[in-house]
Amino acid sequence: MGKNANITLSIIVPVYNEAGNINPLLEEIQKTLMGIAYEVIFVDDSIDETPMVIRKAAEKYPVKIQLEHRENKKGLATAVVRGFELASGDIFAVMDADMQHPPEILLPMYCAMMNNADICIPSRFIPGGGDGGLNLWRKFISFVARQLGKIAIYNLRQVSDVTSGIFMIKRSVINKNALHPIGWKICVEIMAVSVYSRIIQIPYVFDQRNDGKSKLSHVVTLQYLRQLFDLIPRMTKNKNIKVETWTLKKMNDEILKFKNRKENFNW
Ligand SMILES: Nc1nc2c(ncn2[C@@H]2O[C@H](COP(=O)(O)OP(=O)(O)O)[C@@H](O)[C@H]2O)c(=O)[nH]1
Ligand SMILES: [Mg+2]
Repeated sequence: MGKNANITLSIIVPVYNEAGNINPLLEEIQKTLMGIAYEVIFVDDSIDETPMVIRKAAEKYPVKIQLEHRENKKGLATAVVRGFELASGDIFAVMDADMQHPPEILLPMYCAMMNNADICIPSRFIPGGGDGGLNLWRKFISFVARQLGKIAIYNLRQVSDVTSGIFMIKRSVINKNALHPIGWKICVEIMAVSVYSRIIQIPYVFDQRNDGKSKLSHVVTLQYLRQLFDLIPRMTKNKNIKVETWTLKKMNDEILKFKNRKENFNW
């Protein structure tokens, strides 16, 4: 596809001290998205050697890699919004750098977007999904966060994994002026304040971290509560959101269909 291809998919990766994860992540993305015109945008607040590792990787990587390095840790949600500003694709993907979001899931997500989803949200909590990469305490916190989100925000009620850190979304759904990102849960914010009608959720297993340590802190948990309160007066109530849930079989069928189509076009 090359560095100058017309980019359709922009993968936004917020990073804070993830030097050991950059190369394995990029390799897996490359294997998964062969034939798709994508770019990778790292929005990086690191104080370690991560930006150097990214710059070096970008030199030899076959597609465009953007690096936005910010001084001072500014948080995950603002990093993602900065990524939206830099992106040139019509579809945006957001994922973590530490391989807890397995990069292979990007392909069925892309297939979901080709099936005209406005948003694709992989879920740990539908058949075929799992959250094995979290300890019991984190599972509990995550459960409470999801339930509070669904109680507070109308648009989240039918969605399984509302606090997912991985999602794909059409550029056209995002209204940047409506977003006031704090904390980590930018997907909650977008789902709460945007207008859209079709969500596809697909199963995935949240894995163990590849390298380094989690950056989650109590501050982030409290910011989530504040974010929910802030969202209540601003939220849109989309009465006609259709949520479609794919089984593993449907997901694999869609991948096969996509690959066959690609072969016919001789990509
Ligand atoms: N740019 C930026 N990225 C962050 C920040 N905090 C966390 N991240 C990144 O967000 C992703 C999720 O963080 P992680 O520590 O894995 O959270 P956990 O999976 O919930 O334990 C990782 O790619 C982190 O490097 C931040 O303040 N700024
Ligand atoms: Mg993680």
